[in-house]
Amino acid sequence: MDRTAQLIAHRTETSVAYDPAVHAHPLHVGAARVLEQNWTGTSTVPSRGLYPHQWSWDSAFIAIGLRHLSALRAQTELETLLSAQWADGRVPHIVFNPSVPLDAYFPSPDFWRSSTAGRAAGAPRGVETSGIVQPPVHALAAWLVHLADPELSRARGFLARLHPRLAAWHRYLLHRRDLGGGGLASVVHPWEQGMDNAPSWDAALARVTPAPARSFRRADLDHGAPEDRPTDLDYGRYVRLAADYRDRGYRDGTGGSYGDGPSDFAVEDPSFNALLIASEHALARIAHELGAGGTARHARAERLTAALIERLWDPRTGQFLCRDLRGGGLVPERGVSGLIPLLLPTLPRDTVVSLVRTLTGPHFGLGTATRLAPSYDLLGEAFDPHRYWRGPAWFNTNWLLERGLRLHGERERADALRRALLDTAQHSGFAEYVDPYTGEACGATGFGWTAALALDLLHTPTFDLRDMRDKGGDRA
Ligand code: 9WN
Repeated sequence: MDRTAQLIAHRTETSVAYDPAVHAHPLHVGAARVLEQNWTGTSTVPSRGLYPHQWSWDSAFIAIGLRHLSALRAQTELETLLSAQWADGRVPHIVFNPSVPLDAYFPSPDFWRSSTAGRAAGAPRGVETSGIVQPPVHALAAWLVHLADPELSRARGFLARLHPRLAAWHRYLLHRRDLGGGGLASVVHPWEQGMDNAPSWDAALARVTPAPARSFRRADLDHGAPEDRPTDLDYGRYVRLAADYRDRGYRDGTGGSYGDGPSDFAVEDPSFNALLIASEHALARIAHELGAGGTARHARAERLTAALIERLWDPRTGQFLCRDLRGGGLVPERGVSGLIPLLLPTLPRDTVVSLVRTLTGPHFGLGTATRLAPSYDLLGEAFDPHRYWRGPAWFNTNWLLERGLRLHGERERADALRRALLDTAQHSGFAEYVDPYTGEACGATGFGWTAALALDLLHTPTFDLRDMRDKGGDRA
């Protein structure tokens, strides 16, 4: 058996080094069980019932936690997702499992028809996917997965294989999706940004003619309470936007060179772009590790941070806002998306101070009114503590805020948020999302990224994103 095969066999059997203080912790045991139950052999489903396929940003968050159980599985998770990448560079938001019945999730593969409708845009032939994207957390995840076991990563050529795919992915977003011409990437569907029914989309969505309710059947209501989910009217609009994009052959652009007319929905979102920038920094480290430079990428990430401030910062609310490219500019709704740029290392100090003030002030109430940061303004007209992205607290956004607070030296606040996340994850049965005041579980339980990110927080209590160096085998 050669060295790589030996390493893989060893890692498959024993996973990562055993540390009784964390590995015997009930949270570790519970989270590991969820990730085991949701594992399909090559990737992890977000939820066995509600989301029975592979989702793009879920997989990135899941890999970040999975690396504490098995670096090999975490690598496989990302490799499976990226093997469904389109030739134009896009990473699809869903990779469908062919053994799951069509009616288990809507919209199903026969709606997206990627291998036929997406042929000109380079959709793969051998696997069915959706045709839209999700936030680019993947390079960040790949780097963190590498750090968990650099020896295995190097032996398997993990980063060397992923690097060209990640670079193409970022190229797609920064070129094909710069619909506003200001350097930032735009989303063309609320599902792309990941916070599907956030009030920030309401005005832009109101311009979209909904598909008739009788033209599709929602599968989500078989698993979730209707009052926790988006409405039928929201769904009609999601369906219309996705069908129009599909019928344009999933081509991007503003009309000019493609001659297809612009998308009805085009928004520059702070969280989507902040994750792209954080991933650019990670891609710089990956390039450096591979001896392929990296300095230019760090510089680009800094330029993107400046563009984010220039285009989306709102001094009046003390946070970033969405820019509606087809409507009236900045959208006056305070969503948690506008706080996620706290994750960025080169944010000016006064911007950091404002963001922390907003996060802990009356609109998000962290550490005073709420246990975890809500997805939307507590004082906003549309606030609802139970309905999906219109108020409940989600674990991925709070994990990003925890990492951001720690990065900028807000240690006590980060520690308090970490404790609240661990406690709520465990007591809610690893819920998909929770009431931000009480921690009451909403949506699915046994949710993939909730388990994974709780594991990550348990294993890396003081991890600082500034310090993402490979310490030669240190478990970051
Ligand atoms: C549509 C899988 C996904 C998450 C999204 C979340 C939800 C899907 C849905 O579930 O979206 O992509 O059917 O509601 O909003 O962030 O990636 O967990």
